Amino acid sequence: MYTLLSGLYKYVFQKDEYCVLILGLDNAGKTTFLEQTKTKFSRNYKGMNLSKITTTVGLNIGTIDVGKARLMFWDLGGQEELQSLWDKYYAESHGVIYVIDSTDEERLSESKNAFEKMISSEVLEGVPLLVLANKQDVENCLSVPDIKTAFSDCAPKIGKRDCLVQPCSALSGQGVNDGIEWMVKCVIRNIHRPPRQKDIT
Ligand SMILES: Nc1nc2c(ncn2[C@@H]2O[C@H](COP(=O)(O)OP(=O)(O)OP(=O)(O)O)[C@@H](O)[C@H]2O)c(=O)[nH]1
Ligand SMILES: [Mg+2]
Repeated sequence: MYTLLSGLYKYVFQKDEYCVLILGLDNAGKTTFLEQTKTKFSRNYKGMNLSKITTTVGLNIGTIDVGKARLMFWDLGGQEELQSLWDKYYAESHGVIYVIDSTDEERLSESKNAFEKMISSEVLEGVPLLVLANKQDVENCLSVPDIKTAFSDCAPKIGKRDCLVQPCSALSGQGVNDGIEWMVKCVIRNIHRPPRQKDIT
């Protein structure tokens, strides 16, 4: 009876846990996106004032539950000297959210280079990538097609892994639900895939 009840309890309440990295240059909007996500997906979370967020030195952690999935986010600082720490977290991650500031055309190629370096890591092979074209609330910002064009030579390195470029405003919340729901679907599907050929040999 105890086994039956504990099995039932686990079935109903136990969550499958997934780690998702939030990466991108400094000022892209990663921490704002994490706060917006926690506010939207955690019923009891009293969101902080988004205008009070300052640059991240180290990392911020956040957790949300979506259905039977528990997503643990690691929002890492994006300043140049902090980017060298990103790869320390790759081995633990089931998904990556890469945030781009769509208002900053000047730093777009810098962002592309950081993205390319990140996806070149073998450790992240097969891991779903959600690319956020953030700050879409700002007039005359770069559009999704503009960003796809600027990042087009990364396509061979993305390969067959799931990848979505999502227009978004971390500040207003536009596109946040769609992005998170896509990521949840992908990490669940990915974890149930058979091991990659490389892992078998
Ligand atoms: N207009 C607009 N501003 C945004 C948006 N998202 C973030 N910002 C602003 O961009 C600035 C940087 O946001 P952060 O969330 O601190 O950026 P970050 O990527 O975490 O930066 P680091 O921690 O330095 O790596 C802040 O002034 C935010 O208010 C957005 O969707 N629209
Ligand atoms: Mg930050």
